[in-house]
Amino acid sequence: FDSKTVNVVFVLGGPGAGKGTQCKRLVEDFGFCHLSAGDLLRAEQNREGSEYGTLIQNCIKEGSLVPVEVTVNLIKNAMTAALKEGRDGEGWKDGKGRFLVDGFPRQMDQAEVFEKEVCKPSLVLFFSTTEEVMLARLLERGKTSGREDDNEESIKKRFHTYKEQTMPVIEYYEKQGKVATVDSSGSVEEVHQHASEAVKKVLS
Ligand code: UP5
Ligand code: MG
Repeated sequence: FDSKTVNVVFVLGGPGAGKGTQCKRLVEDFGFCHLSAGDLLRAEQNREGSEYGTLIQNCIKEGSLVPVEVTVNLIKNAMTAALKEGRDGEGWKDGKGRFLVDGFPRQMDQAEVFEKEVCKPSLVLFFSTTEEVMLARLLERGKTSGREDDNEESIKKRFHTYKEQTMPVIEYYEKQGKVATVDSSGSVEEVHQHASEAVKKVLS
């Protein structure tokens, strides 16, 4: 990957902070290709013949992290496919493939591997809110989502992993001045407005 041809924005925040919801809106605004690490892992888990199905299922249920190489390869493959598809339509006018990498990197070694094998991010969009808000959103979603980790026990484990493993990644990028923190406690619309402003700055 050539940093002249790709522009990667990492989207981080705790479980249920609203990463996926906001990414969908940013795709509409800016024509990003949205890659959710969690969605890619769930798709791989369900892919017939995958050797990682059980491993991924267990990690997701336990709120622990799937080995870095598995996740990085899924993201790289999805990026290559999107670039090949020539998503040079509306959003990619500047000739760069714009990617929102959602829910990744969640651990320092993931950040290191990605930077080495793909590129450095232009921005880290950090959706921040309280555990209370996140828990309420996830329990509500759990009524219909069918996600195996939308139950109180798994959610608590996800919070723990987030604090222990993912917060250091945010601090690492904060030291580089790359983090835009957006309070995601408000309505989808309010949060979207702030997120959109932050993204605009790195695209112009
Ligand atoms: N909602 C959203 N915004 C709202 C708002 N402003 N007001 C009111 N409601 C709002 O939103 C969650 C819910 O809240 C939805 O019902 C939404 O309508 C509502 P969503 O946008 O889905 O939040 P998001 O932050 O995307 O939450 P998600 O559950 O996807 O976060 P996680 O980070 O926990 O999940 P992810 O899919 O990224 O990862 C799952 C697991 O995969 C991990 O726990 C881990 O085991 C594994 N994984 C890895 O191992 N490695 C990786 O690199 C990535 C994942
Ligand atoms: Mg999500």
